[in-house]
Amino acid sequence: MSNAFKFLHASDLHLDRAISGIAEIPSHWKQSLTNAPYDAAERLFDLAINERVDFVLLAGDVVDLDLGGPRSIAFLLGQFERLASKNIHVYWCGGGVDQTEHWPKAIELPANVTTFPSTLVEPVVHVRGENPVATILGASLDSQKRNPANFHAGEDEIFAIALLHGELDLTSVSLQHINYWALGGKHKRKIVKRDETIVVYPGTLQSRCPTETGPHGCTLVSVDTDGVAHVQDKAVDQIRWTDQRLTVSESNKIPELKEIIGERALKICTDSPDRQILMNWKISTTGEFHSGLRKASLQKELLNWLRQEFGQLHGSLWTVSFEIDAPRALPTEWYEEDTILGDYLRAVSRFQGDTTLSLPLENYLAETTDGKEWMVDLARLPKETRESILHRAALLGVDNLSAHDLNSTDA
Ligand SMILES: [Mn+2]
Repeated sequence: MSNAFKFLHASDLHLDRAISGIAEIPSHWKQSLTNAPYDAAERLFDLAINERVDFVLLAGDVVDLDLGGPRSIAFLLGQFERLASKNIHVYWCGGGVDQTEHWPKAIELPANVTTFPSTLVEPVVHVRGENPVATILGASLDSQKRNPANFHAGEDEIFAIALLHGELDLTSVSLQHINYWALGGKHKRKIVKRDETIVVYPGTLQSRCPTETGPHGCTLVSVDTDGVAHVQDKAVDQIRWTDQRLTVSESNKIPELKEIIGERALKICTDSPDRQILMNWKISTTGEFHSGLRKASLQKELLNWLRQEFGQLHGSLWTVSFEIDAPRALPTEWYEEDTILGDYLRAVSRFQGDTTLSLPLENYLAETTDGKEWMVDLARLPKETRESILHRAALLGVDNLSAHDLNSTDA
């Protein structure tokens, strides 16, 4: 039996790294984008206070100590002091950009902050009152010292934590008598459990680009009196990239489309009342193709409507992109027409119906060495790629050869 205790584990705060990857953004969103890393970090420290944790582990890349300005230093000092007033300790190991030796020499870190050198693995015992609750073996980033064998806890009962930044050979971590590996350096959350050991990369607090979709935050760890760690993800991100897929019917009219899309947008806003969403919409369709739905002007109209409706001054959802996927089925009568389009679609459907017919695409390639290399690939196209090419070819024909009313918006 030992003391139960709680801690928060976070990494890759990158306070000075702005959000990127958005081409058009209204001016009233710009400040939120600049502040997002700070807002997320503040939520992390709020959470530490609200959860009454014993300590916070910062596993590197908190801020670029060489490039980051005074704002980040002042912010961290303020937050560390808030934690000190609640008797919460901070253990901070340096990562790629925050070698803690680079902290400005003229500014003293508060007494509740312990940093670790990069030259050796240093064990520190965290005590509550008179009682030792955990040993923290920390080291700042140095590729030579990242060998798990350097993090070796004694065989006593006390809960052991290794705190470091970077890749780790996970195959050899179970032998070190470490209960919890608090790692940093991955921006996407990753957790591995092996025997009695938990290895956690909490990911960055705040996503920075369109590929970092979904919730981001830190890990709350509660260790019970048997020394068993229970981990929970805690999202603290201020701005969240979200890919939203929706299926609508080709026969939906514009007001119905707006209603379906608007309902979903509203639900997302109410589900996340205290954060802002950057949204990429992907709309799939069912039913027979209606060219009105594919019009660029309609997609632009819906995009502008979404931005107007949900992204203005008090709106919390900004639509970054809005795309309607190509439909699977075209009206059967189009294939039977005695027109150039009919001839074209019948030609495409021959290739769709008979997968043994090879696509003579190489005829359209330039006769270069590169072209010849491509030919080899074209001869062995995977089934899905072949289907997708033929489908897109059919749609291209409809766009360019159709006498059907492409201007009709009564889709
Ligand atoms: Mn990082």
